[in-house]
Amino acid sequence: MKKLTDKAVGTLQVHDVSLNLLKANDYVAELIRKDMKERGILVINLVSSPGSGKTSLLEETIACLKSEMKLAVLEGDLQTERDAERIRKHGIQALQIVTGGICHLEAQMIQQALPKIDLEGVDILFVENVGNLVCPASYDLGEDVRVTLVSVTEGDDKPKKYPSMFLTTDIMLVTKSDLLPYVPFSVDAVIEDAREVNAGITTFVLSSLKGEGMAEWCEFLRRQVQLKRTAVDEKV
Ligand SMILES: Nc1nc2c(ncn2[C@@H]2O[C@H](COP(=O)(O)OP(=O)(O)OP(=O)(O)O)[C@@H](O)[C@H]2O)c(=O)[nH]1
Ligand SMILES: [Mg+2]
Repeated sequence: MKKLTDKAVGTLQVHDVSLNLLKANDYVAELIRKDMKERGILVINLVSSPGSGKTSLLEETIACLKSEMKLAVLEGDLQTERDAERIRKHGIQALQIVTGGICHLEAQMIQQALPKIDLEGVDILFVENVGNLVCPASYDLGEDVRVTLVSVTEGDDKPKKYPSMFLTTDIMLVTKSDLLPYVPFSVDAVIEDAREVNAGITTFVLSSLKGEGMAEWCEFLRRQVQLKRTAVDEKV
């Protein structure tokens, strides 16, 4: 076997490979964004640490909106179908993307999943990302709105500790607000830190369990759907 010399091998910088992979991801993300714009579908990418309440939020959002619009969900998880099963119990189509150990969803995964769901007449496509505040930050999924959940039980220091996530986030949701009386968490501090990282971030404080703040969140989604429809109508 011919031995590869240093000259033949050259140098492959992991950093360069990552950059190329991200460029490929962004290219596919733009294709998804264009497709969803033409169809008038609002795409929401939900990210957070594991267990911050993404699926619970989706279940309560479905209860709030399903009588007035058509919803669909893509669920990203390392291994199980559990979250998709929770969503299907509410009569909403949900497709599980099992990443097999990859800690984030990529635009290519979304592109492969889209033909497997019925997008006809869908107003909002929710994507629940794999639970963590690191890897999903770098991967545009072609979404309109990136939403990052921070539950009050995980501490108010997250925006400064995971700045890439909050820098790319449109909406921060402070979740599990019903537990605020029992944990050392300052809503003012988390908002101040998030704004220092990203001055344009908007915050909602809510509890999926008790319903506090859900009306404002659902109203925000209605407005976004309306904006998306207006953009489609203007094109026609
Ligand atoms: N007290 C309280 N508990 C909540 C609330 N929302 C979710 N939980 C609980 O938090 C736990 C995790 O909720 P999930 O909705 O599964 O969280 P997730 O972010 O989807 O979790 P992963 O998909 O594993 O990342 C569950 O035990 C929920 O019952 C809330 O508003 N208040
Ligand atoms: Mg979940």
